[in-house]
Amino acid sequence: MQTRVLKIAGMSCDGCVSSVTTVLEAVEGVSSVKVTLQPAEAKIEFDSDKVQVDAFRQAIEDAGFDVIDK
Ligand code: 9UX
Repeated sequence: MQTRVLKIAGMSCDGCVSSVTTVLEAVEGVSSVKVTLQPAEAKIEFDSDKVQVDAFRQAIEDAGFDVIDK
């Protein structure tokens, strides 16, 4: 298992936090997600044999947010 923290731009309320959490939890290979507004970031635990960081960036962007300096 591997852990990665991604800085996220565009989240302004707890609804955004929920949205980001939901899309990340839906990514295959992700085992746990902790998203916070302050600081605006997502801590993701995942199986690096199944998924790479780029999939997280894609999921976050598809949900309408941005990943800063991945
Ligand atoms: Mo809050 Mo976020 O009303 O996209 S859900 S701003």
